[in-house]
Amino acid sequence: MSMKIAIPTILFSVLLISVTVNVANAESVPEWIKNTASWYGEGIVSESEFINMIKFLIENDIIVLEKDTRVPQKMEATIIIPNGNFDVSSSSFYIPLNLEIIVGTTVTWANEDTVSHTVQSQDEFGKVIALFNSVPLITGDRFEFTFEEEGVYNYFCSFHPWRVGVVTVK
Ligand SMILES: [Cu+2]
Repeated sequence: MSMKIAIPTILFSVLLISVTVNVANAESVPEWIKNTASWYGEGIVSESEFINMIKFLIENDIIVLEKDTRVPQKMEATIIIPNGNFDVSSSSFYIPLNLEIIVGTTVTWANEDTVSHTVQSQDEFGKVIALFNSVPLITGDRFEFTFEEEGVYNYFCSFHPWRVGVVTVK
């Protein structure tokens, strides 16, 4: 059972490395390499000699191995606490008011208001729960939390409880 899993894994990791022949050096394949390849085909030289020959081609940049160096995308999102958010009569809602993200996304709340705010997670009845809970954030402060499970998450500011927001994780 474990072998059935292991083999495709190895094949996949091999596929991540693409082999390109350096065109500039393609004509500079030494004669002894050609002979070694030919003799290996005829069973005259050993496999280790043949592998050493391939090593020589790699070390001398005749075969160039290009590893996939792309870094996995980090999933991030931001919720702005905008200027005037503290004012009950202003329309300075969280931006966005209902953030939709996928599992594994790190959300950063950024306080761009002139006064302090907090971010407190709530249950469906509006009661504060210990899931994500910031200290008071002064202007310019940020608070982050990574959502690892699907669901609808409500939060509010304990100083300005009329400010409520939602994070929906799909
Ligand atoms: Cu607030």
